Amino acid sequence: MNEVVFSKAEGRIGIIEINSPPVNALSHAVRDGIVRALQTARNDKDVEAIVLICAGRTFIAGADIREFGLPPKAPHLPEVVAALEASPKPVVAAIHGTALGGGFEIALGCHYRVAGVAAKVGLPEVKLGLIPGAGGTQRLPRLIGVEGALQMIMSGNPIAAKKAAEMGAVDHVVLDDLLKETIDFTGKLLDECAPLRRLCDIQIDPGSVPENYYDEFRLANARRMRGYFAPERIISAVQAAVEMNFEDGMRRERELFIECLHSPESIALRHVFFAERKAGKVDGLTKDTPLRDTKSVALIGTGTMGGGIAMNFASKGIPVHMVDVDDAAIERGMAVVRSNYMRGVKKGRMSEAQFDTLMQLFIPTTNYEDLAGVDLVIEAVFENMAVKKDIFRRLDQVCKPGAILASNTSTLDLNEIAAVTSRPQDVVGLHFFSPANIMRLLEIVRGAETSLEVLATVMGLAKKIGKVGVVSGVCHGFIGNRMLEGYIREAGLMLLEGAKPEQIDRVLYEFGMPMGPIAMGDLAGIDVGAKVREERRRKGTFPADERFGLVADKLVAMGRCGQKTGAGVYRYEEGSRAAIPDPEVQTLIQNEAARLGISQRHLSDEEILTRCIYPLINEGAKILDEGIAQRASDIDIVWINGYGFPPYRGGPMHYADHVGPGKIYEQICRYRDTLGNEFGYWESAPLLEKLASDRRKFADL
Ligand code: 3H9
Repeated sequence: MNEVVFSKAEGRIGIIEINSPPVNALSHAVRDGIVRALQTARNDKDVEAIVLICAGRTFIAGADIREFGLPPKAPHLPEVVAALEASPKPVVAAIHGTALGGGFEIALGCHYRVAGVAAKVGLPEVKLGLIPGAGGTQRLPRLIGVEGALQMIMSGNPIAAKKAAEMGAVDHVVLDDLLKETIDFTGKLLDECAPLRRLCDIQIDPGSVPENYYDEFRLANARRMRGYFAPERIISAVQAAVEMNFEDGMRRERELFIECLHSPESIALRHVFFAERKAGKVDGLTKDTPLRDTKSVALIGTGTMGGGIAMNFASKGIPVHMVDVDDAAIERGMAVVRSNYMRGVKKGRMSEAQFDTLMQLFIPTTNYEDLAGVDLVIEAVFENMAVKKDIFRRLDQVCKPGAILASNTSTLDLNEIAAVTSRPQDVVGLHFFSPANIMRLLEIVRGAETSLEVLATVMGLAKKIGKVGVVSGVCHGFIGNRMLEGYIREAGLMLLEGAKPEQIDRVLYEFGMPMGPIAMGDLAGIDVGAKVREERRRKGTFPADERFGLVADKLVAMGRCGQKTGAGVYRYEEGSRAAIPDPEVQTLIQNEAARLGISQRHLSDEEILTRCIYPLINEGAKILDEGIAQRASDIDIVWINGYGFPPYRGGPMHYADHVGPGKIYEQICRYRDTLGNEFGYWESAPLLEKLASDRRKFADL
């Protein structure tokens, strides 16, 4: 017996209970406890069978990720699983919550599996850049077949108990008292002298796997696998389960697991796992910070953005007032909502009845007075300070005391908006990313006077609607868009210097971005950036650099705004999103370069990559230094979830640590010297310089 694993007996059934909050992860203490408890049950002659169950909110959620990278300590997980499987007395896993990774592998080592109806099982290791390393790749194909196992391991998604039972991964699903019903199930096994079902004894017939199966699987999953290290190793491990005996297969799995464990991709993905959880911890907030109600919401501005935002709440059963200037505007927004939900109906993800119930949650109105009782109002009109201020003045008049007043602004000064109300403590920024019903990021902008209560409430709300909330201080563009500027600027400058759009896009795509900066501009609409530049020029806050945004501005003036107008930097065939390089644009770029006296040259892929990514990192360092972001890992979460930065690179700041802040600092200085620094583009962030001279990393801060 140890402090986290407990044994007792009920009649002839021994019970091993793991109680290691929060998620019963398989720390050394848990592994050691299981082996000892198993031994105790084996030695107890009154015990004929064993039930393995967990206390708290879940069955074992996996290996203890915090122990990865530390010197391994026996008993190792594969040995624990083997000990369960080798038990001469039947062992039955009783699963509630989520049996994940090593947790599910423990269950696979048991001879039978019983699950509560709300339980889920899965092997999510791929999401951490790993393969299952305690026999999952060897036992699961033996239990449910190669196809089901490969799909499950490759997706990493957990499967609900009933589905798992249909697939054969679970033997029995129970509705009520998991322990009691598992004891009954185990008693029956004993009465019926049921055999010990050891998965290691099953040999898969290699002939059962169709010819070319693995190649076809690779092809079908090519997009999902792009840039990731683990998926290819998952295929190899499952192939080993088919082609080798169990012991050799286990050895192969171990080798592949260790390769993954030390890969930069897995280190990055494990960083992302903890970074996401850390982002939820905000200075000044405690578990006791009071929360406000968010039982009703209103959206001001029902365009594509407003509609998308509203869907997040309706999907959680929260009624949403849809407010706009007239019925036609509201109807346009509702049409977007309707067609988005309808897509779900057509794909079978929701029934017609569910669709109707959802649609009833939307309350259209043009009257601000109707918002008197609403808990949270989100303004999502276009980026114009005067319009936003006007709306907040009106909200201040009609909303009840304590209502949260939020703006979806992506660039504007939230403090200026809050200042027009009599309650700046209730004002917060909620910056959703387009499409707002899909993108996971929610930048939560904390104004100078935003109260802790409001902040805590919206952080909780983000989680409730399935977003990852990251807090940002107030500055132009907040964390994400402020960093985007240098990335986009350099791409535009490099066009003038001689790089082809398709080269720039290829380099960033190969780095792992979903698309390159030029293609992204065409998708989002290059007129959007042009408007922001125009506004900033008017205000005198834009660099007096004619080159900055020049190509895009010229194209917008020609009516080429991107995909939506059939042409931007690239050309698009009717109804197609395939970007076609356009010689006309190439001529325009060459002429502009000649006019400005820029002699075009060949740019290496390396230069393109570093000139796009390093300014982004440099700006991130400034953001950190200024306290706009609380920690470097928050910036990583913003860029992964809002801009598609490849998760397997861990986000820009983790990537900076991987390359080395010193190396990045030196390259920025080199660009300062060779490209010139008239506009401060290559001014190194003091924090980056400091890390370089101290030989430290962002993770050390
Ligand atoms: C594996 O098993 C490898 C094996 O195949 C082979 C080995 C040889 N370890 O997410 P939450 C912490 S790889 C350590 O907020 P929820 C988490 O950091 C593993 N800590 O709760 C947080 O801590 P804090 C495969 C862990 O209810 C707290 O628990 N398994 C682990 O929203 C609560 O977490 C996985 O990948 C862990 N494994 O979601 C499953 N898991 O309070 C990973 C959680 O200090 N876990 N913590 O911030 C999850 O997916 C979710 O945590 C879970 C609960 C669904 C379980």
